[in-house]
Amino acid sequence: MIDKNKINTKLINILNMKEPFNYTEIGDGNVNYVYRVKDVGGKTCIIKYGADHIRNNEKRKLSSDRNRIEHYILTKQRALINGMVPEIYFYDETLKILVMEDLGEYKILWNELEKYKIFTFFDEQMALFLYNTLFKTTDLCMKSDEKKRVAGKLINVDMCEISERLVFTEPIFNKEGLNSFAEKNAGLVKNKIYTNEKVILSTAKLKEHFKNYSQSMLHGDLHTGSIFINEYEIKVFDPEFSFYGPMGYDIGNILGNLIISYVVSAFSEKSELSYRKWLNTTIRNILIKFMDLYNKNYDEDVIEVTAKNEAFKKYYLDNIIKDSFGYMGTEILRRTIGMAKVPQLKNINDNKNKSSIEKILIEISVYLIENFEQLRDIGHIMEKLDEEIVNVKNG
Ligand code: SR1
Ligand code: MG
Repeated sequence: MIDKNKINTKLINILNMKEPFNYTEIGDGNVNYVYRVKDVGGKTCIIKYGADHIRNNEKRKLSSDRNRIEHYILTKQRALINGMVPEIYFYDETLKILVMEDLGEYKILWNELEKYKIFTFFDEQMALFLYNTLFKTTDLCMKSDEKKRVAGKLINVDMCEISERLVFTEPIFNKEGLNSFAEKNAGLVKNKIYTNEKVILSTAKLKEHFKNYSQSMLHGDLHTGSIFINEYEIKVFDPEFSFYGPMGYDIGNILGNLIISYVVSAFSEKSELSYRKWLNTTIRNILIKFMDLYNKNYDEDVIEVTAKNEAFKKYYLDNIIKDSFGYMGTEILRRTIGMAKVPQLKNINDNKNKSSIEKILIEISVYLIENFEQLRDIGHIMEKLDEEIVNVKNG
């Protein structure tokens, strides 16, 4: 358990905080314990305690190395994109804690999307975050030896095992029997996923690529619950699944999660047309703006001499986009039928709407997984998604 006495001494010595302290557990994730600590004068910080087991389950062991990794990547990301990640005050390996700034004034994006709130600056900031944290950590922009050293520090055995299993294996094979979906969709899941040779092959390709393509320093779990937001900026947090992998994984994760919110909103009477239009445009724009940043900055940012030509520049971007569509598909699918569902889906009470939303998400994820190697255009995907929504609504 968390050792409050020892932590209190650190808070006094390092952060100049004053006793008595008040600890409130604020985390609701599956993995860690997260506390807001307030001192006698009202000064606060956040403590993330990464025990050597999963939260509330001492039998499910999990290496505390994830704390070190999270500390490491946040420090690196801060250097790349100052201000878009929380400030880390200190990390203590023995106490298994990461102590960081309290972003209490910010809201978590997935809660705000459940309230159908619009954030006009989000696309631009997200694209900037992706470009700076992903493209700038590739071999094209970093010296080869430095990149390998950073990648070596991000070998994240336990957390990658979770992603490999929950994102790629379980949704398709259901070996642990933890997939769940509306009874009405059982035939669809059987035909389009469990027995679909194309989906099985594509998922195997995407999993193999995830495990072996050390392209960029990934956040590793970039869903809308990993993003704090206020009226004018975002802060991306919780990168404990970080490792060096294909950048399309992060891009596909955020776009896939936004697509889930988009489909949910299409079935909600509380969401306004202006919100749905904003979200549709935002999903497109994140990728378009990322590509714009890539095209505008490539020549200046790339140091790898063999990559400094138009043909390679296009080839490399094409592969990023393909990967993004593939991982968008695996993320939508695993969040829809797999065990780690997102609240947007879990919280739907109307069974008819729930099965319709699931059906659309399954259809679009299968389309993305089956065709990711040919897909290039986010506009086409959003049009296909809108068609699917109309078809399902019209019965
Ligand atoms: C046991 S952890 C389940 C999921 O939650 C995290 O946010 C990751 O997405 C992981 O796959
Ligand atoms: Mg998390």
